[in-house]
Amino acid sequence: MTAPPTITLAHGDITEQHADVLVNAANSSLLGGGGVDGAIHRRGGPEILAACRALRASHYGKGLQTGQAVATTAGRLHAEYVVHTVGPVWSHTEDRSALLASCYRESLRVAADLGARTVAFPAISTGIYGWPLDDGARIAVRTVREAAHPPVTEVRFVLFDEEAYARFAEALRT
Ligand code: AR6
Repeated sequence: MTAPPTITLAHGDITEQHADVLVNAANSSLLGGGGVDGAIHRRGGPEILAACRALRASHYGKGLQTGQAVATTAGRLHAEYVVHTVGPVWSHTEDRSALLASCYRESLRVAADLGARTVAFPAISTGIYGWPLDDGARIAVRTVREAAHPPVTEVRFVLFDEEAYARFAEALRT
């Protein structure tokens, strides 16, 4: 049986990472936003937005659904592809953790289909979408550990600040 990918942690800005795939915490419009999404489009250049617009026109007229993932060029980023996924907005009243897990699983599936070996993720939904970091980290680590996605051999979580790094390190220890 194929083993799940090795998980590593990195500190800083995901747009500075070198990997086959960089995952974007997008929104359903696929047309950009703040946080990671803003940084990826700024640093990756207009080619990414053009590819997103083309996807909207060809396949996602109503937008990309929460928990789904789709790939585009990575433009000027140090990657082959950007995989855009739409995280759930945190809710106090509804358990949306299956959707957050789906973001990691679907992004890995898309990356594997493209032949990626290394995939870098931000902490999806834990910024503007308000998901608590400790829970977001547990779901991310558990989901990546649950399944093999050959040829993906390394999943790197790129954490923007000390707290996010600490929560992911904690999730990895358990
Ligand atoms: N590199 C790595 N991590 C980052 C970076 C970066 N450059 N910038 C922020 N983070 P967020 P979400 C961290 O808000 O919560 C956008 O407007 C951040 O500290 O980027 O899924 C989209 O268009 C946090 O821990 O994504 C959507 O509308 C994590 O990355 C919405 O935000 C995710 O924060 C998506 O919200």
